[in-house]
Amino acid sequence: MRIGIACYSSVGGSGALAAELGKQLSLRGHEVHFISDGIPFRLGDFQGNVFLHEVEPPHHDVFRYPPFELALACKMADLIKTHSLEVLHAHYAVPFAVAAYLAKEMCGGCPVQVVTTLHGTDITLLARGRAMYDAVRLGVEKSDAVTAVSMSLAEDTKRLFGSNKTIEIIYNFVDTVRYTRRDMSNVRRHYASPGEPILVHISNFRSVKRVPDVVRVFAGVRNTRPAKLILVGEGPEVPLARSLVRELGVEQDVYFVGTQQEVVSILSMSDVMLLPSEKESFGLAAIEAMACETPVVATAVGGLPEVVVHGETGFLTEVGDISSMIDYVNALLEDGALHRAFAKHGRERVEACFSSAGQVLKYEELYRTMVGGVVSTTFP
Ligand code: GMT
Repeated sequence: MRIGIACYSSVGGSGALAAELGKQLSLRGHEVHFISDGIPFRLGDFQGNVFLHEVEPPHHDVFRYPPFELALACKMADLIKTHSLEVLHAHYAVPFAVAAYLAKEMCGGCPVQVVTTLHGTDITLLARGRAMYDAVRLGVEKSDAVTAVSMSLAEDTKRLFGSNKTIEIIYNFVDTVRYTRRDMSNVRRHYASPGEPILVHISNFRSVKRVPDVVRVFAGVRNTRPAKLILVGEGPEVPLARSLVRELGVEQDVYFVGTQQEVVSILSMSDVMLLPSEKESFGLAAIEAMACETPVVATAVGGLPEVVVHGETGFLTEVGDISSMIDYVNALLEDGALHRAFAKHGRERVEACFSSAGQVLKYEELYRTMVGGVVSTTFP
């Protein structure tokens, strides 16, 4: 099939997922055209049958703001025509699904099928805040098929729009061949003493991630034992996290390593992942950790209970319940057998429910049903 994938290039789970999906589809013989504002996060090295089309909004004196969304729609329309795209997969309703609808209109009744995947922020923040409600709803309603990354998000969407639209749940995934625990002892010793546990948090440091809770949980654990914390990512709350680290006197034990393209190495040196988010439609970082046999202590919000099984692959608490999180981390660090069991179950759960091998087939099947009949592949 000839597939367009429209996504944000910036750091985040939706871009990472879209990039991985495109790469896996190309390996399965499809021709994949990324449409984005830059090189999608984690797209990685050159791969045959993958094309990147960057959207450059026009700058002109008459425009107070460069019209990105219109440039995006024009780029999509151009690609639909020049590459005869059969499927256009929008990752986020706004702006991608709305632009895809516009592009289809521009092409005047062309048969391209628009698939929209909801990743969360469009529904849980943008549409709920009302300012973008109508735009998100239009994107959802006008898509030929809609998927959501968790049941929780699908239910939120239906509740919000009172819509009967079918929303298929296709969970996020990781490549379980690449995402596997490696021996990192040579690197680990630069971060922690032998036997000293490492906690890890990966996010874009937006306020919904509650990074101050990560630091507080770590400081609580650190009160009872030597330990280290690795913070991966950049974002608006980094300065707040840095000042809290200083205030709580744990500067010597916390590493801010910034955004990383590759997290398997860091997860492989880590003992517990902390994900105390206020909202999380899925929690891609949680499955990355579980794939690398790192148990997760998270909050029971959004899609996280569909990902982390409480008492089996990690622990779930209420938002802001720092003391329970500290107790759960300590329980995992004190009981080697418990930690090993959680690590094993986490890995098994990812293999069973969140592996690229299984999930990519679901997207492919959806495309196939929509396009109907014979499917063309262009790469042996
Ligand atoms: O979490 C973020 O701030 C980034 C956001 C994104 O756009 O990449 O993540 C959302 O999509 C991910 C991929 O489906 C999900 O794993 C995240 O849970 C979701 N974030 C939120 O719901 C806050």
